[in-house]
Amino acid sequence: MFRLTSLSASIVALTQIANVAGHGGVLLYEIGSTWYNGFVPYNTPVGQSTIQREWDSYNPITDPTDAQLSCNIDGANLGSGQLSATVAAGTQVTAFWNQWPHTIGPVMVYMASCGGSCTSANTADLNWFKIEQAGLISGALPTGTWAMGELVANNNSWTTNIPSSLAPGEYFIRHELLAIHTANQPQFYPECAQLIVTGSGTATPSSEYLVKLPGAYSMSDPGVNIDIYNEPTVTNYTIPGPAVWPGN
Ligand SMILES: *[C@@H]1O[C@H](CO)[C@@H](O)[C@H](O)[C@H]1NC(C)=O
Ligand SMILES: *[C@@H]1O[C@H](CO)[C@@H](O)[C@H](O)[C@H]1NC(C)=O
Ligand SMILES: [Cu+2]
Repeated sequence: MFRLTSLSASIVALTQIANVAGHGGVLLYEIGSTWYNGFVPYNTPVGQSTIQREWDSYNPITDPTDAQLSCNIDGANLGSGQLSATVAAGTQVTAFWNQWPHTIGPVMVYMASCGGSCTSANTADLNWFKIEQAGLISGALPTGTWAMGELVANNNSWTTNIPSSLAPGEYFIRHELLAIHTANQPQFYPECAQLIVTGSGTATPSSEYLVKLPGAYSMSDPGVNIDIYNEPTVTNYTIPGPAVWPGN
């Protein structure tokens, strides 16, 4: 009886380790030439000092309307110890995933103005706009090259520029991977970091580019609820959410 119980406990523990090993997230940023640590999930938030909004799990968000969709945690969970990276508009931002096992699906990068301090912002209330997206680069849905595969091939990293025309202020930058290797079961993996954008830009996105998260996606989007294996010759993929803001 004792042995059986401890064996069961070991299986539970191994399963948890396997879950943790199965996915990953953004744990590091290079902004300009400065490196910033992200939040370390599975560690206590106490004492963590990071530009990233707290998030607590490597597991996917599987519902496009999940309340945690904005920054991988309830939008009203403000975390603690938040710092911001000061960055000139136009600067290059590279996000590094600690590990990434999936290669099928789009990569999207959003920003949102906090209209003041990002540290006190409910991220579900913000107006998000896309600054970059990439989906199916070449080939057909199940066999082609995806942006996510390029991310994996590129040291699990993705590089984006802050739009050079963007008006200064406090913003979140949000990196999101949408893994679609499981038929009709999307997996969203977002992480957010706080920026203080500087410069002389004056541009801000108009309402057609602004969305709430959750709010922008649904299971009726062709790129969200998709069975890529059922469409082996299709060579187009519709990335969900708004159009990319073109700047000014
Ligand atoms: C690859 O990523 C790691 C972080 O995961 C980083 O420390 C390292 O500098 C990167 N290598 C290159 C060549 O960018
Ligand atoms: C491919 O394009 C067709 C025609 O516009 C569209 O109906 C379909 O939803 C697209 N497929 C995907 C996977 O986005
Ligand atoms: Cu995964």
